[in-house]
Amino acid sequence: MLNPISFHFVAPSFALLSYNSLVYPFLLAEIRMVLVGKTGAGKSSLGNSLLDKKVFESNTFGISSTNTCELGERHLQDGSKLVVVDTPGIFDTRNNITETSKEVVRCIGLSSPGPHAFVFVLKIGRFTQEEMDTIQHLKDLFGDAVVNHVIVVFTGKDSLDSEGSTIHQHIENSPEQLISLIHQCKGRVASINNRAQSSNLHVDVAAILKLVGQTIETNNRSHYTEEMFNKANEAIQSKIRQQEEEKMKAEQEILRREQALEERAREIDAEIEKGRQLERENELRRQEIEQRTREQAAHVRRHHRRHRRHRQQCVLQ
Ligand SMILES: Nc1nc2c(ncn2[C@@H]2O[C@H](COP(=O)(O)OP(=O)(O)OP(=O)(O)O)[C@@H](O)[C@H]2O)c(=O)[nH]1
Ligand SMILES: [Mg+2]
Repeated sequence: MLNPISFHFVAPSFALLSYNSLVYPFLLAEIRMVLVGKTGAGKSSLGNSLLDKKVFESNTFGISSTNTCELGERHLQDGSKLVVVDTPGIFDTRNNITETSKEVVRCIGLSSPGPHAFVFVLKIGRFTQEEMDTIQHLKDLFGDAVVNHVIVVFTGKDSLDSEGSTIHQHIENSPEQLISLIHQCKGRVASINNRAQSSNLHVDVAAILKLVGQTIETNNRSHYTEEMFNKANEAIQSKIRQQEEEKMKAEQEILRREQALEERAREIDAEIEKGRQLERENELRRQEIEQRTREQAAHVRRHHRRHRRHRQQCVLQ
């Protein structure tokens, strides 16, 4: 059982803080964020909200709109450059893992020398098996160490508002995998309505930027590195190799069983043929015995007739 989650939710006074700054007493020349999540989670919309302009294409018809990783940037009030990398639904588990890895390498390249924060984007609503798989996929691709840089952001906050529900209630009713991820990333959760009017939008953006600042501080200003990715990549490559070996072994086993079945089928056919041959031989033998019996009976009858005639001749003489 997991401990109750402590959230880094923003206090009401935070509304006074600027969406234009990390509000942390440090200055980094560049702050890099990568937005990851399932297709349609709201990554591109969130990217636009963070950048305060429409940089990324967002879809409205439920069709996947981002096909490759893209980059957008703006300057924050404190002078740092905010770099946001939008990704396609690379965590869409329907996609082939090798293709996914290639695109991930590109997104790591765009955020070079490495992102300070991975924003794991989820849409408020039913948390499906696909989303659960996405969490594992995130760890598989970037390694377990990625959680140190993860911020969970729920889009579609407006649907909660219209239901009169809160993000706390939504999380409390979420499956254990998600609660566990939130624990691992030290309760760094935020929610946003990307369709809100700019003043409300800025409050949500400010909350997310504050979490980015906390992430950077917690990691002593270090970012996720290429070495971490290479390590995770080696692990995933070995996992892929292992899966391929297991698949090959399974295919060989199926082939071996098919061959054994074919062999057994041939043996059964041969046994049936042998049985039929025996039946034919038995039939021939039976016919021979019948023939011989008929011939012997005929011989005995001829012999009796001859003997009777001989006795009648003797009586007549
Ligand atoms: N109501 C509401 N709709 C949102 C919100 N955020 C995103 N959307 C909508 O959700 C849909 C998908 O958003 P996108 O930003 O394109 O999602 P994505 O994750 O980039 O999708 P892919 O590029 O296909 O992976 C769009 O119709 C957005 O307008 C939100 O906070 N509230
Ligand atoms: Mg997109």
